[in-house]
Amino acid sequence: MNSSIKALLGTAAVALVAVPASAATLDDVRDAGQLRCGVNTGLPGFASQNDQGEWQGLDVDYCKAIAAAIFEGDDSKVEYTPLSAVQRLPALQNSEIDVLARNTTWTMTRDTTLGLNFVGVNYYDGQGFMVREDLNVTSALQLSGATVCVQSGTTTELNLTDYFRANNMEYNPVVIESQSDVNAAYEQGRCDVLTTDASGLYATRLELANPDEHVILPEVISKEPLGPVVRQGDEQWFSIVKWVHFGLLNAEELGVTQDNVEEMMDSDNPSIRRLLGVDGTFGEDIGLENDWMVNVIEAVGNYGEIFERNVGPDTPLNIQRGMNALWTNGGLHYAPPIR
Ligand SMILES: N[C@@H](CCC(=O)N[C@@H](CS)C(=O)NCC(=O)O)C(=O)O
Repeated sequence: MNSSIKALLGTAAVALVAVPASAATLDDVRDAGQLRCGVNTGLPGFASQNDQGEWQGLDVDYCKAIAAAIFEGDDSKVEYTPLSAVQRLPALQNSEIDVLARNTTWTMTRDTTLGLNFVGVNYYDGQGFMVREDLNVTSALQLSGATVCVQSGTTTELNLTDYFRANNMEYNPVVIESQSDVNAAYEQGRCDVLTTDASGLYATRLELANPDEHVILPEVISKEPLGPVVRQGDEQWFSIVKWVHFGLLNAEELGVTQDNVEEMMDSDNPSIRRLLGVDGTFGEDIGLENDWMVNVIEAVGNYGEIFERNVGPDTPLNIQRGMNALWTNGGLHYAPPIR
């Protein structure tokens, strides 16, 4: 190999390894004084604005939790960027946001080929179908020949194709980019069926003129593990967002709540002491304060509290824990330990 080619390759190699080192998202967020969080344009229970224009929802609470971990408990230091399905991944790739918390399904392609990393699953979901009750349909297998409204840029669109093909059924897709246009098309009768994640069906049904006139069919046709996403190439940032998520789950498992977190700091339980930074340097090891999880739990509570407040049985969405219970209660949420 001649020396000028070697020199060129050497430079290229340096340039490649230099990329992750320069991606100091935590420093950028601290310098900006706020976390830029990508959220849904409006999905009740997950991310929507109330009458005062304040953002709320399960995904929004993840934005707040990360901000509280960084800004010593101040969960107001978030700039929310509402993003459609098509816009969300490019916005993260182009560094318009620091983290995406927007009912986004973890798939292999999204995780491996787009320069992105999923930090975990904050809501286990699956795709379903909604129809008008007066169609008298009781199973998705009766939908051959139906017109189906679906949003573009989603796993929903892909699963729909797979499901109808696998069951030898025909359908006419009405593919629309904006969710509000999808809902309007369904409401106006331009399609017989609306399909999306089950959580999205519950949320959408609430917003229809007469929710009782619509039924959600029993079939769940896919796995939709939804979770926060960051860019690849910044290990520290990946760790922070991932461990805020695991911290929220561990807090629920250990019985640490928004109300009792202060007194729990006097607990003798070693796992609680490590979670709350009384013992160890787990926060400092990822670039935060050791009481990072005290700040998080004071701001938003533990995972179970976030779930109950936003989507649980006492909310209009009325969703049971089901798969979203902790593993200790027969669900799928299982966080690695803090030690
Ligand atoms: N989880 C699926 C679907 C996510 C999705 O975008 N769902 C729609 C229907 S509930 C939505 O949130 N739309 C709101 C919007 O685009 O603003 C995915 O990651 O592709």
